[in-house]
Amino acid sequence: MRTNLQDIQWCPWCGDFLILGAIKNALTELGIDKENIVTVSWIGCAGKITQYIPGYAAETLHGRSIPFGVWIKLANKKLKVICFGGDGDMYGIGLGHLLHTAKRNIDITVIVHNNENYGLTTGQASPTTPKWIKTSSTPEGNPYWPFHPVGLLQSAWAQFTKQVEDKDFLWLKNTIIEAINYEGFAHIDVIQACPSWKKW
Ligand SMILES: Cc1ncc(C[n+]2csc(CCOP(=O)(O)OP(=O)(O)O)c2C)c(N)n1
Ligand code: SF4
Ligand SMILES: [Mg+2]
Repeated sequence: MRTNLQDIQWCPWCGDFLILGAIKNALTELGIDKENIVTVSWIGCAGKITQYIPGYAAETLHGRSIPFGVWIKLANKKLKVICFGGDGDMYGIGLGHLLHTAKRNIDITVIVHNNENYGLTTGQASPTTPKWIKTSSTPEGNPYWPFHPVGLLQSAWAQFTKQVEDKDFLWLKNTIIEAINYEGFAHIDVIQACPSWKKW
């Protein structure tokens, strides 16, 4: 159980602040006891989010918050499990876990911080970077079309899959509440500001 929260390390104006605020407000509004919630994150800028939320938490490996969260859910079905991920993490290295967990309709909530780049490692192109965008890994412009997250999840039969912008704070908070209350797999793709790298 985390009680000593860490100092926040995100860049000024990062959209992760809004997502953190929305999740904290959603949890307060839901009124679920801290003992019954587990947050699970990965390695990435926004992966630090579990250091800033009081309660049971785990910061795992790049692409692996879902398998970790699924194990927790299988061990104790009463717990509400919230898995966080980045676009590089969930739609890249961890995509297999995401799609198969959606297909099996396992009752966890997945929140993706979609800043359309690999933020922590200095802004390389990710699976959701728009075509033609110049990044440190695509100096002549990204040659690939991006994944559409909701379409991707729908192909795995996800019934609850939504896209929200970080700046639509109330909508985001309410969507998080809806997702946590939903009985089954719930996915939210949050389009997130990243002033350091996402200049498009
Ligand atoms: C297995 C593995 N591969 C690569 C890395 C290096 N790595 C750390 S963070 C990161 C990118 C994270 O991007 P994203 O998931 O989109 O999160 P963001 O930093 O943008 O919030 C990478 C490639 C790692 N830590 N572990
Ligand atoms: S690099 Fe981007 S995502 Fe990472 S903390 Fe800075 S603004 Fe946020
Ligand atoms: Mg990212």
